[in-house]
Amino acid sequence: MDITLVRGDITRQRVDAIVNAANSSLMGGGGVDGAIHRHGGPEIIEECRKLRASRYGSGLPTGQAVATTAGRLPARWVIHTVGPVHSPFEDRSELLASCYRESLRVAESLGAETVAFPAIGTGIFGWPLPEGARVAVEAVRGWAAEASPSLVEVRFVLFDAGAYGVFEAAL
Ligand code: AR6
Repeated sequence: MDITLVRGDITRQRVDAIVNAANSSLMGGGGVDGAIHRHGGPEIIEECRKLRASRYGSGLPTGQAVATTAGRLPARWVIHTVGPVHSPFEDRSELLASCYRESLRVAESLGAETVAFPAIGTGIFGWPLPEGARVAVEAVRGWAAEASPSLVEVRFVLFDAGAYGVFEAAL
């Protein structure tokens, strides 16, 4: 399984599944979440609504992941996960790592071969980029070592040159 880095917009990625840095409401938001719903169209939020009504009445818990269609996006699926809000008082890195692992588990169960991640938690949820990148890289590597996945590529998609450089250093 290759781990690759690209600079760009996650909504443009031609992969089987892209991961959304969502919130537990699954009803959309800013950042990556906003971009995915804006470009993907109403089908995605419709499925999110159904998931809220059926399985996640009180919201998708932090660290878990669930898939929907990708609507009009080039990907086949969007995997929604909820990162922890960064805290200076408490180490929440295990929950952030869980977002990566659970998303990869869902991707595998769908039969995806290629998955693209944004830098979960490093925007509105306040994770410093170096910490977010370290947790991301360790979680994906650790999962690949344990799970012997059929996934072919895990791609980190970084929005700007600064974030790209930080992930490159972490890798
Ligand atoms: N493609 C790739 N990366 C992006 C894109 C994009 N189109 N847009 C932003 N980023 P964030 P979080 C980067 O805030 O911190 C939402 O309101 C961005 O520069 O999207 O997990 C949700 O609903 C940053 O490095 O996610 C939640 O309420 C990274 O993606 C909350 O934000 C993640 O930033 C989740 O916050």
